[in-house]
Amino acid sequence: MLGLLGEQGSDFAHKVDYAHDVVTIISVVCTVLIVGVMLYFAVIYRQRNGKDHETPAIEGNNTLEVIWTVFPTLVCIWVAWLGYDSFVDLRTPPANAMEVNVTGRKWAWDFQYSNGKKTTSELVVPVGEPVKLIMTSRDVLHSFFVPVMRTKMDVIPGRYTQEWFRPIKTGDFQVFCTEYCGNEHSKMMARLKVLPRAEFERWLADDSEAKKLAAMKPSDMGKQLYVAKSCNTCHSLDGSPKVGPSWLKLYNRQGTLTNGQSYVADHNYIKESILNPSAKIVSGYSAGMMPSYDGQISDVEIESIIEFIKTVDGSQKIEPEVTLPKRQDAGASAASPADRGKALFQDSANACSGCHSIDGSRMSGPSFKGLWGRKEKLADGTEVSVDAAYIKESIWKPQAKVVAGYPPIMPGIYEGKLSEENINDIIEYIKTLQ
Ligand code: HEC
Ligand code: HEC
Ligand SMILES: [Cu+2]
Repeated sequence: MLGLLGEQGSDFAHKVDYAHDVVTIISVVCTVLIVGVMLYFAVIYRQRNGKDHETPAIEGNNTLEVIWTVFPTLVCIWVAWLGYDSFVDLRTPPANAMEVNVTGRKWAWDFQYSNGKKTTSELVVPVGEPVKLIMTSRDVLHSFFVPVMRTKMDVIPGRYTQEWFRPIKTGDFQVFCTEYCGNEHSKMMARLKVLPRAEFERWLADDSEAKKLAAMKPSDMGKQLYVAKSCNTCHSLDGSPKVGPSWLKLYNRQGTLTNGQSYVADHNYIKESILNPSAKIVSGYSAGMMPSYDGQISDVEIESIIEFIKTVDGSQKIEPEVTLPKRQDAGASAASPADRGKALFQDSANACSGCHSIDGSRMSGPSFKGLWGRKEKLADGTEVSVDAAYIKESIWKPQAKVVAGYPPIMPGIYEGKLSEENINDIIEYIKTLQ
């Protein structure tokens, strides 16, 4: 009726919408009536000439009382029935439903079909047939929400929950995580693709992707993961300094840890560095700079990354396939200084976005949201107000003024790498983040 909830994609969507419309209309009508009568009385019985109105003593009216008791009771029962009826539908998957396993993790959705086919961030289903999702989480609470299907359900670590729907139209629809689950929660989305039956069968049977991956040399797969898992934001392949140590000649390298112990970068050490980076900190770096990949990377993926690291032995120059536009191009073509600043901020070569959020959430470094003009407390107890000079100094000489409550881990690699002009663009971008 009112269409407040948008497109309807499942066969029970109209029931949910109907219940929603009924409750909305009743609420609006009651609000208008009650507030209207209240205002009317307030006006006609207002104090006039300093005299109060005498209220007549009213004894009561049985007919009226029966009406205003029975009628709302019936309305409440009707609304409860509407809710119960669609709730039962929503929670009772048909026995013949196609099952898909769903795993939530920070911050993506993985899907697995009964024939073993796996996808990430893409759920493909046939139109007209019931689909039952059997869901669990690898880390924290998530919630799987498909607005167009009018269904959502919490996804809980150590437990299976389920939801189901029967799509009534083909197309691409949005899936959200609707339970706040950390920094990148807002990016935890997936695409629901509803296909005609035959097309779905073809898609399901098509294992060329999996074959390609399985047939790929582990080191080639590792090279792809180097970019896909954004290790490249912090680790170079050519020995140049970035946020973390370069991977050049890393395999079996001897090094020193912050606690003075020496280590050899063998299989176990590299695996531990990925899953639990703070267990052993390379001298010259600090804990908290590298995020843990525990739960976000499989054993097979770790093995292929190690195979790739072995190939970075300096015998040949390795160019990772970075699909993002180059920094200069991205910067030059952007229209305004703030746009260029944004491109610099997002550029994986600078890694600012690896430590600074723009939404106010705390990462390794302070958020850029509201930074411009803020009064900042420093570790030495003094206060500065954030202006262009302070931001420039923070980027070129990060250790000069350290924000209270943060470790001094911002790398001092930007002087010479980011020009005065680059810095001004970044400042313009920061100004937009109020
Ligand atoms: C936000 C920056 C960042 C990202 C992203 C990152 N790392 Fe790191 N990494 C670091 C820092 C800083 C260190 C050194 C401090 C430490 O040992 O924890 C490090 C250390 C390491 C080491 C030990 C290196 C040595 O010289 O002993 C390995 C191995 C490693 N990272 C692998 C990875 C892999 C694999 C990925 C991607 C899946 C990755 N890192 C993503 C910052 C990062
Ligand atoms: C390895 C993590 C890391 C990276 C990468 C990083 N920063 Fe930082 N940054 C920090 C930390 C931690 C602080 C707070 C401690 C300090 O002041 O040194 C900080 C502080 C700042 C401040 C001062 C913030 C305030 O609240 O006063 C600015 C501005 C800043 N960084 C800009 C940048 C820019 C621009 C980049 C990219 C070119 C960048 N940072 C890259 C970790 C990082
Ligand atoms: Cu989530």
